[in-house]
Amino acid sequence: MTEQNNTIAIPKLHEVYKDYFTIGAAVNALTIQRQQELLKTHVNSITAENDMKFESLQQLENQFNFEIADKIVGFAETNGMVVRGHTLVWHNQTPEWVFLAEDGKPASKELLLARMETHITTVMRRYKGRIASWDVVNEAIEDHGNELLRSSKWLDIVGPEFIEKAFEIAHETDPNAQLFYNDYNESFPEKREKIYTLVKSLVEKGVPIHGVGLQAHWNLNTPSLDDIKIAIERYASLGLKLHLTELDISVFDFEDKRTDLIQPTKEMLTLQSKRYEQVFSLLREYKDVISNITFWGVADDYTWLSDFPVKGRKNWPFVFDENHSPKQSFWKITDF
Ligand code: HAH
Repeated sequence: MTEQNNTIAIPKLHEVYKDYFTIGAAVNALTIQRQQELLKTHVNSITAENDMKFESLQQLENQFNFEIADKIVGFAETNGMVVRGHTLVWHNQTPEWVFLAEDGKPASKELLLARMETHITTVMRRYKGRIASWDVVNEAIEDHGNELLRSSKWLDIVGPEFIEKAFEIAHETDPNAQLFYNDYNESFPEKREKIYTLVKSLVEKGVPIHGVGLQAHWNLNTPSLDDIKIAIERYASLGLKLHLTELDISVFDFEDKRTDLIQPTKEMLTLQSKRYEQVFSLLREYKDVISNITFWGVADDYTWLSDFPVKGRKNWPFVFDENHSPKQSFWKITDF
């Protein structure tokens, strides 16, 4: 650390990690304004948090609206950042009309596949050559129990092949894009094995898939470092690239529903910094298989976790605080 004009020089995250991975953040129309200095300084990869989801781009059939998505891609290009596209096929944030025929009955398989094709080709063509990687299918795996695939309208109407169809259309549309399957709870053994099974079957069938996105919505205690390590090795054994697509470290365990805090406790911040230190030290060991680490936000003034899983409860999951200053966590991941 050096002193320059009485200010402490803060290392730039993406420079610190230039020999390891690109460093990303999820953004929206507001945060590319309010957090622009932080973003421009520290990240070289951008994901739209919501603005490339189906409901954002095609709220009504064949009426595409790319206004905000274009802004976000423009922001990235102006600032020399790559873009991760998120996401083409998902059971959430997808409008009802997609799954309905004109008579209000469920869409036929043919109709739904035609709509999938229109959506993927229209979106990917617009950003061809400008979006390096796409989360083609998001969260298709069932969390618990014996079912492999999550029950969804995609599955009900098209059958399990909706997944490979999505990858095939995506690959045909932009053969240079890196195509990812993305999911959460990816490091817990039960879900890990299911994701592995799905992705392995895609690879074996020759489906054009290039990577696995580990969402990495983690907290102070789980998943364990061992489980993270095993998950990385398991997915990497399929010969695919890995991205951590949505990293945040909640200060609350998932089951902890307390709502009394208006600031994180000192203990939480210390535990969080140790956790970030251990997590990044592990991730650095896997730089040959992990090529991007994207935070699902950038600073504690805005996070989806302030509405999930407890509505309206503030959370502080990042390495920059609400005033955009580096937290202990930041120093732990930059000083190694
Ligand atoms: C993610 N789901 C989505 O991929 C992303 O698009 C959204 O903005 C936020 C989180 C995560 C998720 C979870 O961790 C637990 C249950 C459901 C969904």
